Amino acid sequence: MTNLAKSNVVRGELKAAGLRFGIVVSQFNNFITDRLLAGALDALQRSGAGEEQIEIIRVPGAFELPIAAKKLAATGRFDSLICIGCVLRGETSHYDYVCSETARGIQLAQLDSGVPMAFCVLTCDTLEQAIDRAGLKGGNKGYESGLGAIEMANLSRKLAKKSAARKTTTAATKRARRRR
Ligand code: INI
Repeated sequence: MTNLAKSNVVRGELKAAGLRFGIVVSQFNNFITDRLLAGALDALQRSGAGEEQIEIIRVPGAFELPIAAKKLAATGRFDSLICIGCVLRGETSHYDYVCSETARGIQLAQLDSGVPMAFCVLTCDTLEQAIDRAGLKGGNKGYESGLGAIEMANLSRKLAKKSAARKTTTAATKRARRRR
């Protein structure tokens, strides 16, 4: 790693102390989503989060994840959210609409609110593919999302502090200029 890379990198730590997490879980295909939820909780708890730092909210299907996440973000209670769902391809185009609107809705919700939202929505052709990603061959995507949520929560706090410090410095510089 170059010196520049060492000194100028801002990253979020993987420590969950003092952070608050909301997990929105879709009930549809709960055979899979419950395993993803277990993975996400495992990541948060191994990183130091206590039960009182985590709130779990259930929605009917993946399509309802964005609105619930947006409303939760608006409460101001959470440092980051994890959206969990599993969409399995059927015989019609319903799958495509649910996948694209869920992804789009979650992205819009996090950009609008400024609260990071982990996208833990499996979009699979077969149940076997989903099982593989919910704890078998492909690892557990819930666990990965939990780590992502912690990293982004810490990164957001760091960036917010930097931006506040910059505003204070700018205001002080302007006051000093006016006095001259
Ligand atoms: N919701 C899912 O989370 N996964 C699916 O596979 C799925 N399929 O296949 O239909 C699904 N549909 C329901 C959808 O998310 C909404 O709950 C429903 O359309 C009501 O708005």
